[in-house]
Amino acid sequence: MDRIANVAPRMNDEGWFQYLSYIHNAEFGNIHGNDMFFPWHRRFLRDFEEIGQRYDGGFCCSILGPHGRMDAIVPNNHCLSRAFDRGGGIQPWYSPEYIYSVMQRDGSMNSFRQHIEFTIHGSVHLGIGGDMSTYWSPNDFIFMLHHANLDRLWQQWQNWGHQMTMDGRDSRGNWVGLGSPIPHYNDEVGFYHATRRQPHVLPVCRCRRRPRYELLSVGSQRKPPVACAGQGQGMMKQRNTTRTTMSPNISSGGQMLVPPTKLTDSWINMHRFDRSSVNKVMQEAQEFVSDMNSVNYLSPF
Ligand SMILES: [Cu+2]
Repeated sequence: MDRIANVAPRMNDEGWFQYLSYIHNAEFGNIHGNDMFFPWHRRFLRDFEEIGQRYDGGFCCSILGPHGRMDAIVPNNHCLSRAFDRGGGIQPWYSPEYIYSVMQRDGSMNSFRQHIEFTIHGSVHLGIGGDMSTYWSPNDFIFMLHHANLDRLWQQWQNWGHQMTMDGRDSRGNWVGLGSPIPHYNDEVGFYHATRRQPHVLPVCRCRRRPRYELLSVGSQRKPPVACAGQGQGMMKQRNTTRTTMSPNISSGGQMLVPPTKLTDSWINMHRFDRSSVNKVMQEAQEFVSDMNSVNYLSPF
């Protein structure tokens, strides 16, 4: 951590966060709301890592930590700001159960991307707020941590049999293929697609065992899947008594899922997301929570 605390301010002093925010802003419309989202942000993280490695050879996204006392330069000189959307903390976002359920159900890159981009991606940006909810979100070091986690999810999904899956379109409506150029960088999507051999691969979930791939069909009464089997014994517990309260029941080993916060209109407009697609995804997420709660599922997270 000390190494990171050492490197990040030096990178900032020498203008690298300004550079990264500049690119992110310049390409904003090309890299959000379409299937360039995952490849571009992976390429971007790699850029960030390579810059950090100029200062410290051991620098990588998997050891990122918080930074403080930084000034940001773009779009104007200001102190880096955060504005949590719930006072001292951030609103509930999306549970591991929801994330793993979409990862297990989605066979299409386009669908997987929407399920991540319109849920956990946006809610964490908005929950942290300040610079993180602007076009210049890479000003905030936590951007890299957040996107490293999203990239980890993409990598895990890829490793579940979707290694070379690209089936969506870019901002111009052209199909994104492995040979498509990544905006700004111009190297090919495919180069950053085969995760296993790439040097920038981030460590995935520290599960000791592979997750079970039990499909969860929303609305069914089937037992929900164990999302990440190594993360705790008895992760899923079914209460055999009748539920009488909606409050979290931590003492019995878990708590009910909380409905996630929705993306704001300004966030949707800023990204020019297709509103009906966003509404569909958010509706499904709400239904997922209701379904899980209706079968008395208790989350250990
Ligand atoms: Cu972005």
